[in-house]
This record gives sequence, structure tokens and C-alpha cells, in this order.
Amino acid sequence: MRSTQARNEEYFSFLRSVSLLKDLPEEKLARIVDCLEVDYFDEGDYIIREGEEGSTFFIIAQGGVCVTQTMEGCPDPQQIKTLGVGDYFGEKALISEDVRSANIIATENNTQCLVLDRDNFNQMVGTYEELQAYLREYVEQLARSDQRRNAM
Ligand code: WNU
Repeated sequence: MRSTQARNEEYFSFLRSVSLLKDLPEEKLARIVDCLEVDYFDEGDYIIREGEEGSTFFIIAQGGVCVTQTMEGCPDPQQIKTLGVGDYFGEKALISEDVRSANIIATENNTQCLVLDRDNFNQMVGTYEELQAYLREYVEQLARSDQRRNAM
């Protein structure tokens, strides 16, 4: 078995490489590592379903996902983007206090996501105004692009 310390060091240096988190102080990042859970998904698994309640934030540590969304006039959800290692998702429901606004589906077997719950997410962004402002701005952009493509 890999030791907890080895695991934590691995996630610590991985999180350092995530652009969103690169400026967080060491102790903050170490706290995140202590709090995160790892979830594993296979190709085709729904990680997030549009319209459901959700209170978790995800960072992709291995594999990839696609983002799909229901649009006016289309019977099936349409793919709007793909995300890979180091990308994150699920912030919008937390920040807008709304239901999930898109589907997130694993596109590879053994896709691994680091998962933070609402409390830990708030702790992570809460004390960093820049991070908070950055995510809020991004979430507003997402809402605007949803409107432009007539997402429902
Ligand atoms: C999009 N529209 C919507 C993505 C991830 C992180 C950032 C874009 Cl900062 P949620 C569904 C999640 C949502 C977002 C993600 O899907 N998403 C989008 C869009 O055009 N959501 N409505 N693109 S990838 C992405 C920016 O994370 O959060 O909790 O669940 O609503």
C-alpha cells in the first residue's frame, strides 16, 4: 500500500500544477489535499447530471470528460466541450446556488477526479478574493454562453 504521505505529496504537486490553484499558499493547498476524495469513473459514466442538485467541485486528475447540455429544438443533449487532466468543473452550481447546468460524462476508463465538498470548496475560494472574483466572472460567462446557444 502506498503511504498516506506519498499519496498526499503526489496530490500536492499535482494541485500545484492546476492553474486555478497555482498561487494558493502552501498550507491552504495542504489542507485541500487532506480534505479531498478521489472518485473513479469508466467511459460513459455520468459524473454530473443536468438538473440535479449538486454540492461538489471536481478536478480531473486522470482521463477526460465531455460536457453536454440540453438545447432548445434538440431532442438529445449536445456536446459543448471536452475537458482533460488539470481541468475542473462543478463550480457553477456551488457559486450560483443552482442545480447542475450541464452533464459531465467520462470519456475514458479509469477517469479520476479529485472531489471537494461545498464546505471545503468555500474554504478554498472563500478567503481568496482573486480566486473568488475569477470564478464568479467565469460563471457569468458560462451563463451568457448558455443563453447564446439556447441552452435550457
Ligand atoms: C458551459 N455552460 C455550463 C463547462 C468548467 C469550469 C469552468 C467551464 Cl471555470 P455545474 C455542470 C458543469 C458546470 C461547469 C461545466 O459544467 N461547464 C459548463 C459549461 O458552457 N456549464 N452551464 N462549460 S466546462 C467548465 C468553466 O463547471 O458547473 O455545477 O455542473 O453547473
